[in-house]
Parts: sequence; C-alpha cells; structure tokens
Amino acid sequence: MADKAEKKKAVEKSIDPAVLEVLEKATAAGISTMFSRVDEMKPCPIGAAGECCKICSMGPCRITGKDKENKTGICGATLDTVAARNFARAVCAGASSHSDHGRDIALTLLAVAKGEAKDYQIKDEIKLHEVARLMNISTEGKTKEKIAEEVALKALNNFGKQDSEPLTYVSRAPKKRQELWKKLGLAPRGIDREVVETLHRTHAGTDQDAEHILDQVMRTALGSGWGGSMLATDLSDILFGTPHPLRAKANLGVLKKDEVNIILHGHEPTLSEMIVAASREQDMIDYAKSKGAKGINLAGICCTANEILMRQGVSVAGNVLHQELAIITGAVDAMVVDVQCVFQSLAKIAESYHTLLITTSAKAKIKGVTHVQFDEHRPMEIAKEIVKMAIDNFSNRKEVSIPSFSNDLIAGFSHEYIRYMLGGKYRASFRPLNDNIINGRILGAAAIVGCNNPRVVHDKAIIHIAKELIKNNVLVVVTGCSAHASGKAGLLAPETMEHAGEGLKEVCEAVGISPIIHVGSCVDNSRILTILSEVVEEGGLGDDISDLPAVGICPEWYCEKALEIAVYCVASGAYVLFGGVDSPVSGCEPLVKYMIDGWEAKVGGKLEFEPDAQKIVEKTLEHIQKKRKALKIDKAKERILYDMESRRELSV
Ligand code: MSK
Repeated sequence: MADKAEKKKAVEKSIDPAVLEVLEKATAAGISTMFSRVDEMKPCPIGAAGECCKICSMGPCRITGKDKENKTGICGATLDTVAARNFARAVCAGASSHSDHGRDIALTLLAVAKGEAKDYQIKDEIKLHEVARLMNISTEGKTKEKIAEEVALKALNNFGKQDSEPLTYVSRAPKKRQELWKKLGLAPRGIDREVVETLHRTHAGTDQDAEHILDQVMRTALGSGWGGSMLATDLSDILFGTPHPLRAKANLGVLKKDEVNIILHGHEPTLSEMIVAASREQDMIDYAKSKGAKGINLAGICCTANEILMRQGVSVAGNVLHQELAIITGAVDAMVVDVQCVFQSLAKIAESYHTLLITTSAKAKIKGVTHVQFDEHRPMEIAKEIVKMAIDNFSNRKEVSIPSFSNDLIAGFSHEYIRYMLGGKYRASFRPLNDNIINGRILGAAAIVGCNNPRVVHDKAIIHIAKELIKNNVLVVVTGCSAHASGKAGLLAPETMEHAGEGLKEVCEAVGISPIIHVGSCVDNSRILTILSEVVEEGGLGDDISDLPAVGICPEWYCEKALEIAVYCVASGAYVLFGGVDSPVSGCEPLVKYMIDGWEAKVGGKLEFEPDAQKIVEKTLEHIQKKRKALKIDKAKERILYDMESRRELSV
C-alpha cells in the first residue's frame, strides 16, 4: 500500500519517464533529491510573498496580517517599499550573473586578440565585423586581432563606463523604444553601475518609493538584456562560432554504458568548448580505450549544455532537475561544473556513487569537492587534465542503470540563421515571417524560456503551453531548461509539425523549420530581443516591440535570473507571463497590480504571474489577438487567386 502511495507521489513529480525511473531508484536507495526534499521543506510564506525585510539589524521585520497595508517596519518602511526592495535585489543578482558571464567572455576575447590565449581562435570573422559595425568600430585595414581587441575593449567599457550615455547595444532597439527609455530615464548607462546603484538605493533609509525603485530595477535589467547578456551571446559567437542547425539527442538515455561519460553543467562555454575539443583528440580516445572504455561521451545539463549543443551538437542529459539524477544512474564518471544552477546537494549525492564532481570556476567552489581551476591562458591543458581524471574514474563504476529514454532534436538557431533560413543567402530577412504574421497563417510568436522548479510537476506546464500554442498557429522559440524540456519531449524535431495548426504548419513546411525553435541558453534570450527588433524594423507590424503580437512565458521559474530576464523583456515592451510558483511580491497586492497595469501604461510591457498553464495559453492568445486588432490584421483576409488578367490590372 505504502509502495503504491510512493509511486503515485513520484508520478506527480514529473512528466519525464526518465526522471520517474531514476527517482524510483533513488527512493529505493534512500537517496534524497530535490524532488523529495521539496516535500519536507515548505516555503516560508512571509519570505515567499516579499513581506519580510532583513536589510538591517533592527529587524528582520515582517509586514504581515490583515492590516498589513497600515503596518510598517521599525524604520517606517511600508509593505510596498519592502517588497520592491526585495524584488530589486533579486533582479540585481540575476543581472549580475548574466553580466558577469558576459564580462568573462569579453576578457577571454581580449586575451585571444592579444595572443595570450592561444588555444582559442576567432571562429566567426563575419560576426566579428558585424559586432564591430554595431559598435561603430571601423574595420578598414585592420587585422581580425586588432578588430577583436577593439571590440573587447568597447565591450568591457560598457561594464564600467561612468558617463550617462546609453550602453552601446541600446541602439539596436527600435527607435521608438530608445526614445521612450530616454524620456523615462530607463536607458542603462553602465552595466555595473546600474547594479551598484540598485544595491545603494535599496540600502536602509535610501530609496523609499516603490515605483521609483522599480524604475531602477528596469534600468538594471535592461543593462543585462541589452548589455551583459547580449555581449555574452555576441562575443561567444565570435569566439566559438555562430550557431547553425545541428542534430543531437536529449534525456538521460544519452549516457553510454560502455563509454566514459562526462557531464558538463552550469552556464559558460569557455571551458566546456575546450573539453569538447579535448574529448575528440585521438590521444584522449586512445587513453579511454586503454582503460576499457569504448570512447568518451559528453553530455550537458542546464545552459552549459545549451552552449555546446548549439555550437557542437553535444547531446543533452537534461535540465536543471536532472543534475542529481544523472549521478544516481551510476554512469557519470565526472561531472564538471562552472557557475549558476549548480546545486550543493551534488556533493552529497556524488559521495554515494563513483562520480567525480569537479568545480572549475574561481567564483564557485563547493566545500569538499575537487577543484580544478580554469584559466583561459591554458584551457586545453586543463581540459585534458579533467578528461583524463574522468577516464581514470571509469573503472570505479559500480551498478549502472541508464534510463533508455532520449529523443532526437535539432538545435542551433541563431537569429542570423533564422533570418537566412527565412530569406535565403542573398535576401536574408525577416520579411517572410512578418508577411505570414500579417496574412494570419502565423497568429503571433511566443518565447518559452527558463527553468524547472520542483514545487510544480517537472516539465508539465512547459510542454502543455508549447503544444497548445503551436496548435493555435503561434510560432514558439525556446531557450534554457524549457528548451531541454521540449527536446526531451520530442518537440524540437521536424515531426512536431503534426501538433501545429494548419497555417503554421504550411509556413514551417515551406521554410523547412520546426514550429518550436531552439535559440539557445539563458544569456541567449538576448537573441530574442534582437529578433523582435529586426521584426519591427522589417515593417508592417508596428514600430515598437510593444506593438508585436508576441508574448514571453516562463512556465516553471525558480531563480533570480529568470526575474531579471522577465524585467528586461517587460521594459523592452513585452507581455511576460510567469507560471508555477507565485510572484515574489504576492504579499503586496498594489505592487502585483502595478507590475501589470502600471508597467503596461509606462513601458507597454507587463509582468503577470499565473499558476494555471491553460490560463497562460488563453492569456497569450488573447494578448496576441489584442495586438493583431491594434495592428488591424485581426480579420482573416480571403486568399484571392489572381488570373493573368487580374494580374495585368495590378498597378505594380
Ligand atoms: S539553466 S537559469 S534553471 S533555465 Fe540556464 Fe535552467 Fe533556469 Fe538555470
């Protein structure tokens, strides 16, 4: 009886059969995972609702109860100030994570340009020239190294500059959006400066007007979206290549029983790119064979997975909630981690298996875990050392049980490739997309981004929303762990066409794309900003991002980076819907309302939390229809077939 109850409980945890299989094994072995601990640890209702202020030692103060609107903390801070400050600090941490990632890529590019990081090359010269053009750097008569140096220095200047001019990439946004930011004082000036100013403003006794605090939150998030994140994407493309479609597989079934399995987990491409290269070197393969393995098998988790999937076609072991489960298969010889979304519980789980957990970032150590420090000046040497450690650990495997589940996928859709795919080599453009939105074959577009959260059924909302939207002719782009969920569910393969509505199917068949397109990692949400701006520039769909029939959705959010992405999308004019757990300011109804109505009135975008996945679908479709109506493209036009005579009458 107890067994049945346990099984039922497990089934309610995820829609992924591989997850359920490994969870059963974990339960039998008495191993605790995020899926089990979430039942033991209830969220603190005060903290979850944003009602707790712990920014000074007079408190922590709790602004709770029936008359909380009339209560204050000891300093007099009201509930909206407290909730806005908490939200601001969360967005600040998210923006810092993405932007610090961007800074490191810029520093690597600089080292490569100066000849100090010889293992890396400038892989995409066309992109280098394009980025130089966007940065107003002249390229005439300069070597690629010289251009790369100037690009890297300009990028780094965006982090620390002190003047009040907007960041370089703000000029990529539609003109109308730039003017609005200027008018409202929201244009980010320096990536680091906005973060520091937000932390300053949220110190005790500083900015105590919730709306004013939230303005600065938008400016900080924009500094990441149109700054740190966008630079991370562009400079990674220059160094490691701009993605183009590649085939791979997703889910724990990509692990191999007879090969050395190395999982690359975290977010950054610098070391993982080198580990991919090292694992393909003959001396490493021979060494693996000498130890009884048939080869070396790499697989990714989280956004490191996305980086090496998009550019190298490395298969995906899973999304954020797979990290513990991968080790529990007993088949992972080394898990190599860098930064973000890497959980401390891995250390404890690895103790019960043979897996060698290796931290590599100077910014992220885990107590008791082997640390091999990454250094961009000798990355191949370090990568080989790590691959060798994994190979040496192969013979220590005990019981191995790899779930048989995995699905084929196609990933690698950069905005450059999408433009090329739509218009061809000589007329690469978003025109066909705009035309098909205008003629109604495609109703609109949605970006499904972000994480998983064990507080909700793993992957369920992501997959439900994705399927429902394509059925309603909404083109979907995916990033982050939502992209992994889609890949595992088989939705990134051409067969997804079956689930699409007639109009969308027609366009996808003509262009040769799937109705759900994988555009990258979390920092690559900046690619979506670029796509939206280029769609606006192409014409016919209004003159700002807020005019477009498009919605951003994060169905299963868990972290501060997700909030920061939400805010830069809202401040760029998008309607953003978050599913799963409630708003982090849910205890303050006026603030919840302000982020919907107040932000919409101010910047044309809004942030809404909606736990019901079906309601997210309905709200998305409703919003898209509202935007289509405003653009006067809501009425389906009859398709007229012209004969020769009527063609002659056309005055074109
Ligand atoms: S990894 S930020 S859980 S998407 Fe980018 Fe996944 Fe969210 Fe981490």
